[in-house]
Amino acid sequence: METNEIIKPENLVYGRPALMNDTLMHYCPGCSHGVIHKLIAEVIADMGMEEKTIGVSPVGCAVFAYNYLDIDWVEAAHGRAPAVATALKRLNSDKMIFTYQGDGDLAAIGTAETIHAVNRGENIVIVFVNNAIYGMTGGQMAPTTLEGMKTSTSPAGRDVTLNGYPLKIADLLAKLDGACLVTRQSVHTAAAVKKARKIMRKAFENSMSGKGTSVVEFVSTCSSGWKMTPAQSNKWMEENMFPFYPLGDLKNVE
Ligand SMILES: Cc1ncc(C[n+]2csc(CCOP(=O)(O)OP(=O)(O)O)c2C)c(N)n1
Ligand SMILES: [Mg+2]
Repeated sequence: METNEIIKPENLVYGRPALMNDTLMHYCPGCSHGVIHKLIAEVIADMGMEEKTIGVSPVGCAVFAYNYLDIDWVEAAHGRAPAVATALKRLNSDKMIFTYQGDGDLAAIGTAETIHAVNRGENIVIVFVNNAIYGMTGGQMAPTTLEGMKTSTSPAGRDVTLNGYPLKIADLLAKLDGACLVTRQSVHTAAAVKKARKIMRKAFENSMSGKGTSVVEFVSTCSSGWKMTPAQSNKWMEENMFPFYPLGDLKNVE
């Protein structure tokens, strides 16, 4: 396969990365998932790993990720992507393996799989899309939902005395010895995408050089679930999500 012909610098027209299928996406306007897919497609092609990458798709809005990126995929049961990725990598050490998971998938039903895979230092990349709710099923409260944030199951706002505190799962994962890179990124501006692409490449390189687990969290929007326009969502994210989930590297072992 030709590597990423469409976005070569000499081709100045904004285009679809070669690894993105010509499939209509089901994501809502303003959703972060599509931009993150594109970024991953670009990094895989830049590394020339098109034929060697296997993604593990989640249960959640990104369940159809396998329709959008022209690589090999395995669909995991809800929350079990890190366990599936563990097996894929251990049996195929020459392959580049990543999971792609929402906050409900990774930080609720899949908490155990996530913590133990990272603690074992599996040589995989975990892409974590944190939009602070269960987007796919109707915007229910997730462990990552902010205090006071309104969701379909917390219409008066998350009450920490009743629902506990928002879970900073990336901070927790960064404490584990198996993690070599834990970073929090976003894709709400061109500059943020550029930055995220760079660290995403490092995460994939870590997985191939056997340094341990890399976790790339994307603090994200969910316009439909948050009941806002895409522009309002980005603003709300900057004003409310970023102070609680600050962007940057939590751990980056050279
Ligand atoms: C075993 C199981 N439990 C619950 C569900 C229902 N379910 C589907 S997606 C989802 C949550 C997805 O939320 P998240 O991982 O945050 O992804 P998002 O849609 O927000 O991107 C749930 C609870 C399911 N499909 N399977
Ligand atoms: Mg979510």
